[in-house]
Amino acid sequence: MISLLDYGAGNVRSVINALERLGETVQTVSSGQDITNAQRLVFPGVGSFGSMMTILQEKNYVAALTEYLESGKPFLGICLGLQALFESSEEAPGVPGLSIIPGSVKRFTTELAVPHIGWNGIKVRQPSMLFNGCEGDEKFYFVHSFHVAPASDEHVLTETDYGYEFVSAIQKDNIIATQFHPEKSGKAGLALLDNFLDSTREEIIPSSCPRQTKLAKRIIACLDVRANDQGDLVVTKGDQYDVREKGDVRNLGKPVQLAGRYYEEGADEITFLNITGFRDFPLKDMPMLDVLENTSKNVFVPLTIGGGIRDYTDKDGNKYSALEVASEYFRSGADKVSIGSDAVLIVEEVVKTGKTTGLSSIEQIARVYGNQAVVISVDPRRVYVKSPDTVEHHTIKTGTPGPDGEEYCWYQCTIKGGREGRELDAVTFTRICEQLGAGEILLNCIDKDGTNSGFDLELINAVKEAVSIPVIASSGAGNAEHFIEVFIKTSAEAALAAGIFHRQEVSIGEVKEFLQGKVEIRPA
Ligand code: 1PR
Repeated sequence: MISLLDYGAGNVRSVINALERLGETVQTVSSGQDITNAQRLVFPGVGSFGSMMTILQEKNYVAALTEYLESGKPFLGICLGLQALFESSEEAPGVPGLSIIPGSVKRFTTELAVPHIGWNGIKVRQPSMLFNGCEGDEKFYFVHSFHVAPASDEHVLTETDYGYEFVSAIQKDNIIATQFHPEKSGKAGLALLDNFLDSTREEIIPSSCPRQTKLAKRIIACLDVRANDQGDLVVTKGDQYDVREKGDVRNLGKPVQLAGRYYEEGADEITFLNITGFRDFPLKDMPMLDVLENTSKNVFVPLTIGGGIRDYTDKDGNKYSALEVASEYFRSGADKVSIGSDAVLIVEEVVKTGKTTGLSSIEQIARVYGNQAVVISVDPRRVYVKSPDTVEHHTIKTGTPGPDGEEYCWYQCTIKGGREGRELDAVTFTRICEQLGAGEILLNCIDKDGTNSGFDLELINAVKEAVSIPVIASSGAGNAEHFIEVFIKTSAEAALAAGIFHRQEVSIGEVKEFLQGKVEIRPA
């Protein structure tokens, strides 16, 4: 039996699933007394430092947690569960942490994209049973904008490079805490958790740690999901967003099964898009919650879910906030939510009024769950113009001229799955989404979707120049060379594909094999 501290903010289901997969019975802590009685405690902190500490205070967990940490019993903190051990955080000035380890938590100061999202390596600085059986060159999944800065290096367990070297895990007697997520780090992460569960494992320093760690470019499998005309939930795929073939919704498989296959093939992340979410209210569309719950039992890499995340009033006048919808998704196993149509409407309002309200779905979800939990999925389409002066939008000079020889284009944002074009360009849109608190951009392209003709590099470069958060290039992958091209000719942090994986034209393993040695990746 192992106790798990869930203070109700975010995805702890993945940690529970991972521990259960390793044969443990997990008991969720629901009082200070439960913490005191625990024999082994896992604390997967999620959300933001301020809201975490507030909830811990409100639930009267702080004294019990401090007492537990000082008791000598085994403790594993993950992500914010590491940051909580420090005295303070720049994320929430004035809010005290648990102060078990002297030092503070600082925001990344680097030219690189922040949040630091993805698979990075570790350099182990002291022997630990956590790494028993590890080679040292494994990569683990990180997702954070802040990192711990201990006052001394006495308790530093691992360091990682991202612009500079930062502390990515600590070990102090019975206390081990990692910035990375073992429960989201595939088989390498499960091995670490297994070590934590067995206190008899020998302490080691792995032999093959890199001298400098590198963040891998991520390969993401995307599953567009909707009900077909028979009412079955299927993975579908469009050609430039048209998912019907001879009148029927294309059926490329079952969501949970396909996600399982992609995990085994080495996908770094899996994204589900409920593509009719804009018209069906997701909390009434329980199959998507089931999909997440069942997928997260067997898939130990990050899961993103999108579709229909917005405020909603049902036919009886009951109001639901986007935050409630997102919360339900997080509880069901999602690590990130992606917002599409609603984000466009929010940004239009910001452009119109020149003000932010703090109340939009982007702002609210980012505040409670952290910026890294909010992905913006944008569905732009090219609009060609003869000259940049003819429109007020951000235009680019394009190497693929329009039908009448136009040398310029802008990228028009659309909503409702590409059905409605808006007077907003993707560059302005993504820049404002970042200001509102989005943590990542999923950059689709309707012109390229399903064409197998390669990513729209001009679009990706234009958006990359406008934002400092990570960008996932999407739409158009037709072969493994297209992944090299997007990583060499743009600075996108990740590349996403759907059709080639669903149709088994190229597997994720083959893409990675092809990239090996040319681009930093996490080997499949
Ligand atoms: O607007 O918040 O409800 O979210 C709806 C979500 O559903 C959005 O993220 C939107 O991108 C997505 N969506 C809506 N309609 C479609 C459609 O295809 N008819 N799918 C759709 C978008 C695009 C990609 C696709 C890549 C790669 N799918 O995610 O997976 O283009 O495809 P490829 O590799 O085969 O070229 P809201």
